[in-house]
Amino acid sequence: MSATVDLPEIDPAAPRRQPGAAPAWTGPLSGLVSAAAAVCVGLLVAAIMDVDSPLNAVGSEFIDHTPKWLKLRAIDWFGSHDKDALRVGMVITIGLLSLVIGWVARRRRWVGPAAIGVFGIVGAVVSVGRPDGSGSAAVPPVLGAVAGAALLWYVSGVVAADDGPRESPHPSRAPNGWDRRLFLATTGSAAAVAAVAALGSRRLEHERIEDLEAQASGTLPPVATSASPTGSSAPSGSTPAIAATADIPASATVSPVTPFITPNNEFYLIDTSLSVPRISLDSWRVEIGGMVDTPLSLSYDDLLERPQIERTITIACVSNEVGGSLIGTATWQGVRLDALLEEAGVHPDAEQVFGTSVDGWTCGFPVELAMDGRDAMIAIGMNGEPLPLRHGFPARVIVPGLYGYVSATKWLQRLDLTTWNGNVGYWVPRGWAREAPIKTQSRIDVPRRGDAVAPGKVMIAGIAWAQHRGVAKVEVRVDEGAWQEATLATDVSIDAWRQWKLEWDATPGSHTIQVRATDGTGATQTDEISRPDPDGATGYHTRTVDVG
Ligand SMILES: Nc1nc2c(c(=O)[nH]1)N[C@H]1C(S)=C(S)[C@@H](COP(=O)(O)O)O[C@H]1N2
Ligand SMILES: [Mo]
Repeated sequence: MSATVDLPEIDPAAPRRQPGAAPAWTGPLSGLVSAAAAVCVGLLVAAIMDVDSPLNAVGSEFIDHTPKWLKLRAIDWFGSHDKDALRVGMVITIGLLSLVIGWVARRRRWVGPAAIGVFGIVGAVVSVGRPDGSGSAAVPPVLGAVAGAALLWYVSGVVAADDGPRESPHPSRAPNGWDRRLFLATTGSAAAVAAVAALGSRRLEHERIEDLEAQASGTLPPVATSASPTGSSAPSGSTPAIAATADIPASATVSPVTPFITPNNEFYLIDTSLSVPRISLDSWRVEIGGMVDTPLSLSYDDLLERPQIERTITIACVSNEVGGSLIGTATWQGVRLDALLEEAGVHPDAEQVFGTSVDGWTCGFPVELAMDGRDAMIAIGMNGEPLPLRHGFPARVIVPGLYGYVSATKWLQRLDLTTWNGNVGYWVPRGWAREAPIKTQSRIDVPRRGDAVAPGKVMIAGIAWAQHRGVAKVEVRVDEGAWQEATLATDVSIDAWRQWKLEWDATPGSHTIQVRATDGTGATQTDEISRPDPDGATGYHTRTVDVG
């Protein structure tokens, strides 16, 4: 079976108002095919050169300039799929623009190449200017634009309106002034070339990721089993901040839907990076510098050779709405940050530990929090495996008690000891607080939204967290009645979430369930409702269930 293309039929008897003129749709179609050719050639050249593609560079630039309300909206709507949404948005935008450009170019031929040229220049300027960009990053957008512009120039010549039969030595080919066959053959082959280029670039990107996966498939060094002194600053009476994967008792889990340890492939993902940064383990190093006596430069092997710790820590995103899912618990393995900083010798006037990632993202947190005995680390392992690529391979920072955007640099490249004025983290000028300890919070996981709940005994269960202070109490109330104390699951660490449950005698009708947690210092989470910005959402998680 062969595919058929539905083309307008030529009725030889019909009168022609403008003999020889190409139909209007040829303009937008030319624009679309030329833009596709430009973009796909750009993708392929970038993949061959092993640099970030112009599309990614422009997308990243867009991310960097996204206003706060739009960023929150995007996370709210798309969660960890915000990058896919951005890609789809870019493709639709480029597609629509190209239709308009093609439309105009049918009458004004120069407009097509000029417009594509402008996009090429913008792409080149943006690509070169990215934090991980270089001069060679201009080559893909420029070559792509040249290909697209040349194609559009040529094709608009083919479709150029012509008021009469052209003098032609081949009357059978172009009797009516525009050459339909030539047009279809040209745009058709250009579309095919674009598709092949796109597939080729995908194949190369796939190989790049596979190569990284292979680099990340090594085995982690063993962790000393003796518990190291930790949690010295923790409120007295709470569980010390120590837990390895094997240590997690079954009694830590009481929620039927939330595993205590979040599997790596279900762990939330938040970052500004459109693709996994280009890293070669052989040349990768993490530098510890700035206001220190002896700067350190550590290779991956250097990190593997240092004493390892393994700690179960819950990390959370400041953008997490009350009741949201941008939170997860993993057993992280790595090298203590305080040990590294002591070795480097931090100057007394240093205020901030400032992380920079391979792709130029930055964040910072107070030096004291790296040195106060909490289990801050440069992590290389997550739940018994080397860090997954998207979670920051080869190494990232984990600091118990701080939101990710001020502490958890993935794809770590440097840590600088600096002052607050010396460096400003990525999110701070974008309207987020400079210092951001995780707020005490709690979440109802069952009954789930939309669950059919029968009258009688119903289990309400969920999680609560107050990293580095610990969860001391969780209370639940129904229909704004009296607060009832929930049963707490076994505490694993003051740095990890704690599960809770409460049996409820449900009566028919609609009911509102609310939860609140009290931390290890005796402070109960606030009922005041506030948005995630600038330093974390507050308010009680509230769920309405229909019993009947
Ligand atoms: N390089 C880099 N590291 C980053 C980010 C980023 O955008 N780039 N985002 C931070 C934020 S906001 C959070 S919440 C955590 C999320 O870590 P995860 O994706 O492993 O869950 O990573 C942090 N580390
Ligand atoms: Mo975050």
